[in-house]
Amino acid sequence: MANHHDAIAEQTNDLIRQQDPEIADLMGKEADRQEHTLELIASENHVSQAVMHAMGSCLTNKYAEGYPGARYYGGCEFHDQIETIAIERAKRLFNCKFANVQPHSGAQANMGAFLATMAPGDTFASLLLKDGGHLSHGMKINFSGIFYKPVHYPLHYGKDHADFERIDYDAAERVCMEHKPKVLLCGYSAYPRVIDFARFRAIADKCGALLVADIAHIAGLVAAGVHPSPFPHAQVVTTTTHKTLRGPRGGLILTNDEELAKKINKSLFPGVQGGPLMHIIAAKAVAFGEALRPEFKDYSKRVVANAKALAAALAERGYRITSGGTDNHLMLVDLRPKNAELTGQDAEDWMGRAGMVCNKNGIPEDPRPPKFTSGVRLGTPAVTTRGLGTAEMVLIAGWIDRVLTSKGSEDIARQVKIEVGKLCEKFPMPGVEMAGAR
Ligand code: DSN
Repeated sequence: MANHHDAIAEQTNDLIRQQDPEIADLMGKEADRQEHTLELIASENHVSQAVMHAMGSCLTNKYAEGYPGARYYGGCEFHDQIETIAIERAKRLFNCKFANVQPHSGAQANMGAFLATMAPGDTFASLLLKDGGHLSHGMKINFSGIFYKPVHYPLHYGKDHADFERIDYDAAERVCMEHKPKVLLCGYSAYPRVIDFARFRAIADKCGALLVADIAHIAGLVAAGVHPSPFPHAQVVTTTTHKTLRGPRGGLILTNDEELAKKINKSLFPGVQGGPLMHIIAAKAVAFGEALRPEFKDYSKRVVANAKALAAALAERGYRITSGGTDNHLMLVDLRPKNAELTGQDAEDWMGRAGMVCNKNGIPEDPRPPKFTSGVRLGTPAVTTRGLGTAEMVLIAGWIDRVLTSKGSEDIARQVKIEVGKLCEKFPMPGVEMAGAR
């Protein structure tokens, strides 16, 4: 089976196979897929074996509703200690005073933060999904758009503006002064530039809002000091733990304010969730421990260097990188200058056949609907974890170009897939030695 760098996963698969060959077979195929393809989805990563196997542990058997020292079930003594360690590490990592490590996901973290800071029907300001925001930032059919009133601030849409496709902070201030939102939300899913948290806080103070920063994408970069921290500017910070932070799939809420911390705890449990996923919280603790090591800073620097190198190499080949480049781990590639007919959907499919996995993504002011789009979003957290560097980014840009200019040729996809496979052999998935050091 493919996962030859993770003997534990292999044994686990054998064990599952004895009881459930159908599922074991699919799990094995997925391990194989991950091993032999390049993961360019900006929100994904490869966790260490320690993080991986903390999740597949006996901690999943336990109910631990409540918080350390105040549970609604007996037998929580070790869970209390594990959750406390996760909280303390999260606080150290983000240099803040309070952490809630229980959110099952980033969207649940946002729900907890909203419930703690707003009443149903209250107004909040955010960036639209189509401009790089997130479902939970006010999409009509998401809880955030159903129970609250989102108003949106824009990017600079004028091609001649020096800050084209970057946040229009002056307009954000005007929107906030007009609508007086309870919360000003910043932090995005598809925004390649540095976020000016200090500027957002000034706007929030002026209009009487609380500043909430959703750093789901950039959390690892923030923890490593490679992107400015939302603290001390944001009053509440939410994040996922599985993207640049390279932990298990999950969420986290942070604050420096004791009163807000109490409200957040109450909002999340019992407001949003019941029992916490203690196996995931243990894995969060392990991942935070890894991110506190100096190697993680080096890893995060390489994530950004790789993103810059990939963006530059694609631009050289005639693709337009929105906003002219990237400051973080991701980029939005506008395909139209290369080929006006090419959609993000085609690019995602063709790259996928060639072993390079990405997602179609709308670009600002995209004339195409979200099902097709004119762009793809690419990110470097996962390939950097495998150990790829800037030289390999140039190779990847060349392969992407070969596939996209072939107009979907099966033959070219096959040829590129062989090259991708060789690179994957050279840079295997994380093994036991990986704790941020690769
Ligand atoms: N779905 C995530 C992403 O890909 O950015 C955001 O939650």
